[in-house]
Amino acid sequence: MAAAAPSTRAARDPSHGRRLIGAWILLSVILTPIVVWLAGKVIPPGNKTHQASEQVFDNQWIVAVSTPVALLMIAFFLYTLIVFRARDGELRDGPPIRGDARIQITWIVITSAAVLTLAVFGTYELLQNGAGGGQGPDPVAVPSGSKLPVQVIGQQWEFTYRYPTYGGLETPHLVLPADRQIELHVTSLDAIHSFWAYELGVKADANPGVDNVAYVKLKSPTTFHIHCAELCGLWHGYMFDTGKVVSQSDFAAWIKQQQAQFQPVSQYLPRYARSYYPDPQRRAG
Ligand SMILES: [Cu+2]
Repeated sequence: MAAAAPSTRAARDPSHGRRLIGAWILLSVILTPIVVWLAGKVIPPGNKTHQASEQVFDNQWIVAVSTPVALLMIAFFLYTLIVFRARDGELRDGPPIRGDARIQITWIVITSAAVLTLAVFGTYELLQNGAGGGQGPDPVAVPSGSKLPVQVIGQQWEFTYRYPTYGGLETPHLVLPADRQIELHVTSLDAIHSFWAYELGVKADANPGVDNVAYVKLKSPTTFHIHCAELCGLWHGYMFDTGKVVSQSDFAAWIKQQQAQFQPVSQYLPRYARSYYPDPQRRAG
């Protein structure tokens, strides 16, 4: 069959692999830095805290590793579409290729190395001050230096905050001092909530009866969004607020003002504790 000859020859031409790999390497070398640079500007959650910056750095690395993988798929797809296209309109099967040990082994080695590298990298990064995640009552990744403890209490349907170093003061809004390391103690009084301070790079589940610790190192004064990130009942969607990072002197003034404002009701508050009654087991009867 004369018509079959050109495409069969094309399929067996050993330079296809080299051409494809060459195009892929060229594309990767050119596009990966551009993609990482462009993505770096928009990758959440931004640079308002050290944890947020670390998350952006991690996501940039993941983008850097995954861009060449995506480019290989695209290059392979385009190359086969263009080069191996049936030009004569004849319906005909391609050669019955059952496998290629070299390609298969190379593919398994490269993808395994990429996944393992990212797993090691991810674990290492997670151990850097906890990366803004809730670590439970006994945190493993504890940052050094002094920390301001702040308790986050979730309840249907708002968050309140207590400052144990300021007499257990409870406030309806979150204000934090700039350039400080904060030790968040996240708990709940009823359902499971999740304290998600997006721009701070912090997300920690609020479980009743549990003290969930998360760390965040603040930078300069700013504002940030707070959302409940766990469907917690009818008004879950209304469980949001705007928090503030203010200068050390503004923070001291705010604490004084809050203490004065909430002084009349403070006697009715339970003493500061890592978690509060009702204990979930006792509530269940
Ligand atoms: Cu909630």
